[in-house]
Amino acid sequence: MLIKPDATKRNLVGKILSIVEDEGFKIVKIKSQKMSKSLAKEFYAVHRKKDFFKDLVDYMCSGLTVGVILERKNAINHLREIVGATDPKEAKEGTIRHLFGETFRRNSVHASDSKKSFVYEKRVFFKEK
Ligand code: FUP
Repeated sequence: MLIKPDATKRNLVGKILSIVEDEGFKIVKIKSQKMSKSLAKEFYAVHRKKDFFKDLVDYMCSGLTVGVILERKNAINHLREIVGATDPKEAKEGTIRHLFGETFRRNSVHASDSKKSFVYEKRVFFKEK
């Protein structure tokens, strides 16, 4: 999971981690950093051809992001369930994006959508400079 700049700016890191822990996840690794443009581009490389790519990268570099490696049974599916839909307006009540998301882009958190993307995203975000 990645806690995005809109949430770190509003000091929501503790609240978000508390929700995740209450759902049975163990925090096995955590790192806070302001992403560089090149790191954000690499992280969201799947979207590099999309028209929203530049705005997405600018936003991801606009403040601190907190990357969290989480462990639990059925972790990927369960995390996406408690994170909710991309658009906070469409996210189910009680989900993290419903509770904290501001807009479609400023939606507070990212959750890996597959084992493959988790492995890629972990490698990018946690690499040492
Ligand atoms: P999700 O898996 O829910 O994080 O959503 P996507 O991978 O589809 O999109 C990644 C991020 O790009 C979203 F969190 C929001 C952002 N985005 C835009 O800013 N504009 C768009 O038109 C689509 C996505």
